[in-house]
Amino acid sequence: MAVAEPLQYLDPKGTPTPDAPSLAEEQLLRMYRAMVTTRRVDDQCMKLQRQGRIGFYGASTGEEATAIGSAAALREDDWVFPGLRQGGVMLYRGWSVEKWFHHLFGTEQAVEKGRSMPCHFSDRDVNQVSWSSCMATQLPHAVGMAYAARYKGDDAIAAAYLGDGATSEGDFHTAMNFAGVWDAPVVFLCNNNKWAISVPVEKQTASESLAIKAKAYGFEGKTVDGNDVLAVYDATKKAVERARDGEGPTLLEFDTYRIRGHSTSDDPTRYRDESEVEAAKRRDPLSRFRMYLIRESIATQRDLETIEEDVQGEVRAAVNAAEEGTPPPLESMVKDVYETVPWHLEEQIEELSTFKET
Ligand SMILES: Cc1ncc(C[n+]2csc(CCOP(=O)(O)OP(=O)(O)O)c2C)c(N)n1
Ligand SMILES: [Mg+2]
Repeated sequence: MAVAEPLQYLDPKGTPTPDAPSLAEEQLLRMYRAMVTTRRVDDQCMKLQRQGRIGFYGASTGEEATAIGSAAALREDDWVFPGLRQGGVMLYRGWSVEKWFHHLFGTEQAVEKGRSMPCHFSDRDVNQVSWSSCMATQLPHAVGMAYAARYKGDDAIAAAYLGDGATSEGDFHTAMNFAGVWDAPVVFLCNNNKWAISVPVEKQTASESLAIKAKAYGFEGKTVDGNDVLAVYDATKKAVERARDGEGPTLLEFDTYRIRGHSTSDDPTRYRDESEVEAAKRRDPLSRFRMYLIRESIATQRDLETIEEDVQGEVRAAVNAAEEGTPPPLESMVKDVYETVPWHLEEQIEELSTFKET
């Protein structure tokens, strides 16, 4: 499948085009830090899982620009409906690395107290609902939220993330159709990372791109270089502004690549050629952004090393804090789930507590 002329402002060496958007230095450095943090958290989590200290992990390595570039274009009160790899969006919007690890260790201190699947982050504090386990089910929810916000006279928009694989689901059609018909203030942000577990994108669709699918629903679709954080930012910003101004939805297709396996349960060497991964690494979004920051004298090599050291310290401290976290109390299985816990569950918890290790 030929991806149609992606929007690009930074080439793989970090050289900007003359029309590249110019962002404040402070914001660029905040974006860089969030991208580094997401990458280092991934590295750490892969190790923790292999050491048997956490159960499961799905990394977003190589896709950081899609998360951070788009997050930087959202307003605090906008709502995020993630697909599978949007932890970086939460981090940029103020989530802490410590909360990330508490979630993975399933501690009492975690937002969901260990009651959700690993990697299914969510937090009301950053307006992010849970990652969607059933692919594409988040999309009609996002359209519903967007429609409801407009109905209430609230100008918050919905950011609906999805993967290339999710475009084959019926919920994708439902959401896109309703978004178009209702002119809902929603932006669909699709990470075309070329794989849906072991299924390549060529087997998902016969369309010339994923972005072109928007045309059939009556709104604009655009392909963007997903490893160019400035292109992701700019395209998202424009789509968000259109949505907020009542000009309807947009589908953005971020051309990127899933560097690691689908999750820690997957072995991608069984179905894809390593040369493809090596080629993708040469388009790495993080080193591209680093080269840009240095080339434009926004940061020195030393400044970036300091960020790296800071982040490493933050990640280490967060792992330690989460490992010292306490396990959730048994009754948290039913508390906050019902307004009044039903009698049969009360009984079960009581019985269960008699088996508790002392
Ligand atoms: C409805 C549904 N079908 C199948 C699965 C199993 N499954 C989980 S993730 C995934 C692939 C997702 O691919 P994509 O949408 O491209 O996202 P990516 O993993 O590449 O980020 C599949 C098939 C599921 N979770 N839900
Ligand atoms: Mg994919």
